[in-house]
Amino acid sequence: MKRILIVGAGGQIGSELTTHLRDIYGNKNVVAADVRECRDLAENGPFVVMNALDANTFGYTVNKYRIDTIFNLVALLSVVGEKDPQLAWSINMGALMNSLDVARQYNCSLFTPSSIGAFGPSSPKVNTPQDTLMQPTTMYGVCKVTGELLSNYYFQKYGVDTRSVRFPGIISNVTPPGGGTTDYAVDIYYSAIRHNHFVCPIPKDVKMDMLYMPDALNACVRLMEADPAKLIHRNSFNITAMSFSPEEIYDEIRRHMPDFTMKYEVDPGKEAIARSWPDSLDDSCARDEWGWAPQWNLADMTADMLTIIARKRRDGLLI
Ligand code: AKB
Repeated sequence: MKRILIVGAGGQIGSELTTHLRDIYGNKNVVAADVRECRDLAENGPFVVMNALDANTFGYTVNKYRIDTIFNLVALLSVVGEKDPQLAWSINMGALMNSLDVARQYNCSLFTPSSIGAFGPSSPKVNTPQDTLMQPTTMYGVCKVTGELLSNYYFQKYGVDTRSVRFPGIISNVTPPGGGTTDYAVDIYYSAIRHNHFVCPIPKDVKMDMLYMPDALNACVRLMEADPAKLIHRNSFNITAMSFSPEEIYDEIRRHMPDFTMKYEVDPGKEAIARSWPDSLDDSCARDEWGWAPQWNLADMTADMLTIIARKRRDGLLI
């Protein structure tokens, strides 16, 4: 049985990954850690208040709970990273370096997500290959490319079992994302249910890859359970489930809510980032090497998101 530490467990992915991994591996075998107290996560399993930049507490926690697998989910995302690039570098790289060193010291496997943000304007835009030119123009992307290289370095030099996927935008209905370029694709569903209207910050024709949270959680488990002998790549695998523009997600929501309206107030910063990223990724290496097989498309995800958010609203759970 794995003994897992999730660092940054209070965020969009971490909050759901903790529950998912506790269901699979048992509550006591999955330790959630975050810089802030998270009551929900502390209710049914071990929880530690920990700053990932504090190497001593990080190492102490891994040792104390006899951890063998670390999920490092600490990150400042693309939009917020452009507001303070130095802070983005110090948090994103600081958490990664500590994760790598602790993983090396305590012989742990390590998962650290990369992103479609690791690509840039010079990467092929459509069906972006697994191995291609990567010259991102955001600090977030610079951190992600550096992180991929460092993680491969620790694997080659020290034998640390590092693995990673390049996440597209992740859509979920539990914890909201914060500070990303793809966040609009979550916000649109909440706005539809709350106001029957959405003001979109991304131009109507800009496509980006996306993933529904259940597929993202499966990717984490499947990759970390994969037979290492079958992994030709490690850091990091392209994965995707769908690619759409604001106009396409709007049309899909209108199938369920014909009166839903949307107007564009494009945010130039977000537009620049979104235009610098791929329209669609080629995820065939992930499919071949560890059986990546997403289950959700835009139509099914939209029906599910609207149903769940509408139910939350009826139950008085939407703030
Ligand atoms: C962002 O938009 O910054 C993130 C990402 C695609 O990595 N959601």
